[in-house]
Amino acid sequence: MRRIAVSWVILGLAALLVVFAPINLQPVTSSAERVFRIEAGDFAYSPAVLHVNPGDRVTIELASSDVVHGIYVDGYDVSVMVDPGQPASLSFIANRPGTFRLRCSVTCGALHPFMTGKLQVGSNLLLWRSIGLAFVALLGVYFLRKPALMTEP
Ligand SMILES: [Cu+2]
Repeated sequence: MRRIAVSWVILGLAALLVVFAPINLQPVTSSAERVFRIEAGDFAYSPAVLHVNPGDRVTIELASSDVVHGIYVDGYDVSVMVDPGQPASLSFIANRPGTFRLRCSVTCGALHPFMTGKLQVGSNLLLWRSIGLAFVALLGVYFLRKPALMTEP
């Protein structure tokens, strides 16, 4: 009984560590020039996911293949609109690490609210913490199985 209580405490501490450890995974502060050509059309962006390093200068060249679209970068508060056949671009310095939503800034049709993308600046800490937490949970399942199960012949 005491052993199980100790295991719970250890697992709890491990989970807290995984979730709250102040990991600074942003040593890659580059200042590279990153240019993305994004095609907007059919209520989607292509590519829809952009990965950059903190400090990069990001340029998005947007082109539309059907109607008037736009792109708005959450957290950076920059946007641009495009007419079909007339590409337009926007630039900003990706100085904030994290995951930011990209969304169409022009009401372009029925599926407009679903026209989104993602800007990932730096590594995806949330993802790694989730994986770590899943691992701790697995350890918990393994070590805290009912003793009856372990003593079965
Ligand atoms: Cu749109």
